[in-house]
Parts: sequence; C-alpha cells; structure tokens
Amino acid sequence: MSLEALIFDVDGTLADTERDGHRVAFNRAFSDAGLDWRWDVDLYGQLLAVTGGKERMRHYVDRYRPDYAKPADFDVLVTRLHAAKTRHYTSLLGHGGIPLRPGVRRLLEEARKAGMRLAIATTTTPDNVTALLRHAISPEAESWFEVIGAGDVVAAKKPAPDIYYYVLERLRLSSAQCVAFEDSENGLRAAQAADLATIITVNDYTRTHDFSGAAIVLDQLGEPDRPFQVLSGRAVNGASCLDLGLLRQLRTNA
Ligand code: XBP
Ligand code: MG
Repeated sequence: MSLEALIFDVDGTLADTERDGHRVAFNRAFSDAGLDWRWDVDLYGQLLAVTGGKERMRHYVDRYRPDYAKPADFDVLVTRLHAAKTRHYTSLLGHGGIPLRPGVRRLLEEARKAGMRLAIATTTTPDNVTALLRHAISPEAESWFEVIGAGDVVAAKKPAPDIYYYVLERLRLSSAQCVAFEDSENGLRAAQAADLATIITVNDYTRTHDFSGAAIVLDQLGEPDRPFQVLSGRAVNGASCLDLGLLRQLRTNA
C-alpha cells in the first residue's frame, strides 16, 4: 500500500520542548501559586513516564509528596495550575524559545512538495502545538497539518493508541498508509498499538527507552551536513538523512 501520510508527535520529536520548555513552565506555575514544588532536570525525566501535564502533576503529588495535604478542591487546583503552565509555556515559545530538531523542517518541506499528507498526534494541549508551529516553523504552519490530534480530545493519553486512532479516522486512512514519528517509549507503544510503522528520534530523556519494534531508531532525522546516526534498525545504505525515499525503503523492508 502506498505511503500517504506522515503523523508526527510534537514534544521531543518536532522540538526538544520538555527540559527547557514544559519543565520550566510547570515550575513557574508552581511558584506563582506559592507551592514549593520544584521539578529539576533529573526528577522531570522520571515524571515524563506519565504523559499529559495534569496527569503528571497528580502523579507527582501521589508518588513524591506524601507530605502534601491535598485540598478538597485538588482537581480545581490542578486545572488552574495547568492553565497557568500553558500560559507560561506558550509565552516561552513566543519569546524565541525552542527551535525544531535537525531535519524536521527539511522532511516537512519535502513531504509538502511531494503532496504527502501531514498530521499530528500528541498528548500536549492544543495551544502548545499552535504556539510551537507558529514560532518554530512559520505563522501559517498550522495549515500544513490536515489533522491535529492533541490533548484531552481523547480520554486515554499515550501509551494508549487512542490519539492515533483519532487521527487515522479523520485522515480516512489505514495504518498501512501512514508512518508515525516518535521520540519516547510511550509514544512508540501508542503508535504500535495502532499498527503504525514508527520512526524514532531519541533525545536526552529517551535515549535509554525500550524501542523494540520501531522501524528504525535514529539520533535525529539528519541534515546533509549533519548526518544521522542509526542507533538500531536495518542498515540504510549510506543514507545520511531520513527523506521520503528512505522512508519508503524502510516500509518495504519491514
Ligand atoms: C508529551 C507530554 C506532554 C507535555 C505536557 O508526550 O507528555 O505532557 O509534557 O503537555 P508525547 P501538557 O510527546 O508522547 O505526546 O501540559 O499540555 O499536558
Ligand atoms: Mg514525545
């Protein structure tokens, strides 16, 4: 079946947003609210096991802060903190914040020229996706993506496959016609459960994750002057960038 669409995760895949973006925004929201919650770089790596910001805050309190007495309206507090965190995060991106990862713009532009359809499947809040696309790609980059599946639009976040089912249904394509791009084990599990061939580009938080079953695991998508390294997967005949030709080859070999 021919390749019709590329489906991208956002955080960690399009851009390295977690350590210097989301983490910083969470801490600012906690500090604004007078809470002594501080997520350092290492702790945040552990907290990333739980996807979704509201879910992550609840997990932090349950797992790491037995000393914290939850107020009766804890759910309201989580919602308020999360809204504040989203404001901090989108403002960080607006201030020149976080660039695309290597090879992302190159591949998106090649795909657009070739008439390939593009979509997004992420657990993050829709406002965060919009801010990243506008500031890191171009003011009209939202229109590059035919479907943007994000945040609470599905009840179960990754590693559940629901967000991928949501996107596939709206694209009106089968999983065999698409390829997913992810950076984390939770993302890979979600894509795999939806039966999607998956390309992994690791980052510092996800380098040690279990990526068994991925079509290929790369350090990044590669640029002509900055070749990717294959961390696991099939040999790619001297290629240095993941382009549409290599993607098609990987699917045929799968
Ligand atoms: C990304 C996330 C996101 C962000 C926070 O997972 O888990 O949680 O850290 O986003 P994936 P919100 O890349 O696998 O989609 O705070 O907006 O929920
Ligand atoms: Mg991710």
